[in-house]
Amino acid sequence: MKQNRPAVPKLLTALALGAALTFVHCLSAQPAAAADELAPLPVKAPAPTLKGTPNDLPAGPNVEPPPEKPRPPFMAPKGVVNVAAGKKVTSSTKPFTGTLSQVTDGNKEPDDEQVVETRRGKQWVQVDLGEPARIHAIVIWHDHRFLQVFHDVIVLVADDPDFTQNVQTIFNNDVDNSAGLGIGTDKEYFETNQGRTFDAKGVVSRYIRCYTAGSSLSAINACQEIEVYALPAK
Ligand SMILES: [Ca+2]
Ligand SMILES: [Ca+2]
Repeated sequence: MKQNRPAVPKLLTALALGAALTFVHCLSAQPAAAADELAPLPVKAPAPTLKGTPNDLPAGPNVEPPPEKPRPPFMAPKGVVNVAAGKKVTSSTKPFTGTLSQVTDGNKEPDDEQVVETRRGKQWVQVDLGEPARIHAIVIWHDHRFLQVFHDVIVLVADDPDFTQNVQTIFNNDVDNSAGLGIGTDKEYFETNQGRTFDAKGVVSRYIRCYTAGSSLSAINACQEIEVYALPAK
């Protein structure tokens, strides 16, 4: 006797087959591209500070808790290098501790002589890459001798040293716009030996400017190192 198989199981079989094929397609299409093109950012962290943890750490909805372990590596296109190394640094006000060349000298150890300090209020330090580059990550160590939070951290890139041409905001945690550069939506964070990596998403630019307005420990501003991981612009 000829059997009439119900239509529903046939449909289910077709759906299952389709799903399986889609799954196999995803398996074969996805991993190759990601694994070939990205690699952990080749950043070297300095030693952690030996100065201990201050009392009364800042907290609140706009402050990330202090990290308990190193953050996962930032994945960037293979071949990026720190194009800020040894490049010219300028600032809004002359440092009273250290020299501006120390911001790109590669030394970011938590020692007193490795910190470039500028006076209180909103101040900036700026790196000129010398030519435009395709920037994938900017890593900044402000002052990790102490576990502290810097205020109004704003990272901008631009085509000109006066920041009038093609200005783009990479990071801004000035939530009350006290710096007057627009309301930021990023969170404040603690300085550690890991520094802070900002995703620049491949923007092509030449100048990097970093604002701060004091910290949870002091009204003065302090920067140790700025690294800019990039590929050639063309
Ligand atoms: Ca330095
Ligand atoms: Ca503010």
